[in-house]
Amino acid sequence: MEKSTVKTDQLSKQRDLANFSQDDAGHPMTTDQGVKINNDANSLKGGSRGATLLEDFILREKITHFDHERIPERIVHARGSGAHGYFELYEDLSTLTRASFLTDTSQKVPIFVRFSTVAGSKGSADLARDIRGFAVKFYTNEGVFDLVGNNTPVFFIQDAMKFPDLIHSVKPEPDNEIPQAASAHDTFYDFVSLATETLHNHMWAMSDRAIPRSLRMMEGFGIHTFRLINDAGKAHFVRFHWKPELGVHSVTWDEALKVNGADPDFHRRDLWDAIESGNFPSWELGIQIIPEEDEHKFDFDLLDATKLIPEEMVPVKIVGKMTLDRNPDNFFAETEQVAFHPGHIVPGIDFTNDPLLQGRLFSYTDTQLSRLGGPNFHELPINRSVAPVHNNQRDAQMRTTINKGKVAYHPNSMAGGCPFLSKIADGGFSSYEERIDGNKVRARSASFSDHFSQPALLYRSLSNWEKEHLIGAYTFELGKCTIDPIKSRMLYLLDQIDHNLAQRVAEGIGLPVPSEIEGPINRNVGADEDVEAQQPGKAKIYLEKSPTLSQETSTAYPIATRQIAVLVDNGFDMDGFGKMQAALLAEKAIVKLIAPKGGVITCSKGMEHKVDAALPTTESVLFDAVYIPCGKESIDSLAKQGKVFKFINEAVKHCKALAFEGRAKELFEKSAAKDFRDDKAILLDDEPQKFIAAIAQHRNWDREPKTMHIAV
Ligand code: HDD
Repeated sequence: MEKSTVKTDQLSKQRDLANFSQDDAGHPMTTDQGVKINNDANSLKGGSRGATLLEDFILREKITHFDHERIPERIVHARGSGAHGYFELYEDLSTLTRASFLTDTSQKVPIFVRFSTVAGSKGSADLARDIRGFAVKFYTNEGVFDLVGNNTPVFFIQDAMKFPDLIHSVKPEPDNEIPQAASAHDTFYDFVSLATETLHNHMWAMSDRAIPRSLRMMEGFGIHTFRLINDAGKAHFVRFHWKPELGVHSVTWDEALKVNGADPDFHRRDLWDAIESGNFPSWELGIQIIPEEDEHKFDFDLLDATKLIPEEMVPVKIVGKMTLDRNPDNFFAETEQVAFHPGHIVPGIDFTNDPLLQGRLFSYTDTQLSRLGGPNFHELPINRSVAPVHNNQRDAQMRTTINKGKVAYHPNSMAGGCPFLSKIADGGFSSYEERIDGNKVRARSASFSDHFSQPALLYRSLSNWEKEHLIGAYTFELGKCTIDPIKSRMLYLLDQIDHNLAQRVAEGIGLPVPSEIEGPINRNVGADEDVEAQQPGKAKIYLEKSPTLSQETSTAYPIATRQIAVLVDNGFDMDGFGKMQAALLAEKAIVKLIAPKGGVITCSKGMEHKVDAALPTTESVLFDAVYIPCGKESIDSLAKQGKVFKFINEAVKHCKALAFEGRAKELFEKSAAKDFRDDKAILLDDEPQKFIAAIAQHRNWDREPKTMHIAV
């Protein structure tokens, strides 16, 4: 018997889904029972102006189905966007693991990814300040493996016991259901300021990572320490990373607030459009490997999900690549019904005793029971394994498999012992044999009690502009809180991380940084536990900086799919525009003509051009860069539009690249751009290549401190 009888290819899951997909083209409309429908416009009545009859089975069926269309939204991560793709392995990792998808480079493993925000409802806006979920389902030839991670390398809490408390504190307050998709409120800060283990991931949530430019431009992390186990049964600890090909980029907070109004589906649309246009986003999979013998060599506990392992201490080895190349056919059937679970693992991977992970292993099946209605959620097309499924599980709501025969037990003789068990050598799963020696206790290890060192490391590792954004975020969030003792407690805690940070936030919210607070700093301690042992202690420095934690990079990224707004009206200069457009399109940027009105405009060469968006229907914040070609008539018209100056001024304030050509200088002179003549990303009559280089830098953050006076 071979280890695995099937190999996956890129289309394995697509072929499986095709069995359940339906296209209505060329088919008559029918009832759910297959009866052809003749009239779908009117209900059956006693006379054309009379009451509707109960016997109208067509009406009843249609309305009943509609009445039950909704299922409970996810308790967390309700707002999400999904995509199909595949995973390719660069090298055989059999020295580390026996998992087929990590050892056999000849396979392409189908995957489905769902990105999400955490706190908001299903219909909330995409650019909420929030952690992003980054969940990947691998349909491997040995069963489903789910890597259910986030876009930050750590989590808020250390023990699953506190998950309901964390979520209750951040979700809208229960009396009035306010605020939606926002952490800036009293209950969240009440909890955070009393449970100091939250401070590290909270700092990530205050950083620019929590307002990504695109789902395609963020890192992913498996967070917990898992185990890889090889054929010899030898285990290594592992942490999983996803590194985006497009780099890690964010918008400013002012933009995020405005994008949420201008296009609440900004991230969902961006992902969809990129895939539709053939610009397939990709991420490399990286692993940090730690030999079991080194478990206690670190200044923190590997089982503590609030701690990251700096890449400078354990490098990330790149082992493969995931590409997203297909949008779902149906949001509900795929993105809504997909059920992830950190407990979906395959032979060669196993858990550790991380108490957060251990609790998750219970929660994810449990939540699907109420969300998807019963224990057969694995049969839904999007959740089905491509490896064959045979066992003695039977029945329950919405069972679709028709299991044949009389036997639903093991051992049996009547079915020849089938389905039979697999030896480990034949691919049978066996749990890692970890030695256990201890008392049963309800306690937290003292090795989890350092809560300040890593947020301090993160803060030290950020560039100046990232620090400024972070200070702005803390100031905004605490500024929205109404209870002074909570704010003071937060200031005290920030002071333990970095004095300057605390001081700046304190100035912003108009309260002093307290030199002490009453009672223990960390109140997340059992009633009979040693409170002192659970206190965070002073921040330690075991690494001065971890540059990989910062988003600052001198590397230029491809400008493919970057959105370029071209402000024009009738008479715009076709020569300049043509040259710029050709250069931008060669880089696969998306060029959009924005004019005062919709419809068609005529350029200097008398050619007609379709307007992509009329000024009143769009906003500067939806674009990465602005280009204004020459043309007297065009510039004269644009100069009369207040919105044009709002458009330019916002782009200047948000540190974007702008290019003005010829008479567009008149707009430059009348806008906020005029104060930035020497700015490397505000160009007057420059070559397209310089504009492209400026866009590739994402933003010119050096400009930011000089833009405070710009009112937008
Ligand atoms: Fe969770 C969903 C990520 C801790 C309980 N979680 C969910 C999703 C992601 C994460 C990405 C959305 C999956 C999807 O798109 O369908 N969760 C994490 C990470 C955690 C974490 C990275 C810590 C490292 N989660 C966590 C804990 C618990 C849960 C400690 C409970 C004890 N999470 C859930 C849940 C959800 C969920 C309630 C809601 C919907 C679902 O599971 O399917 O069970």
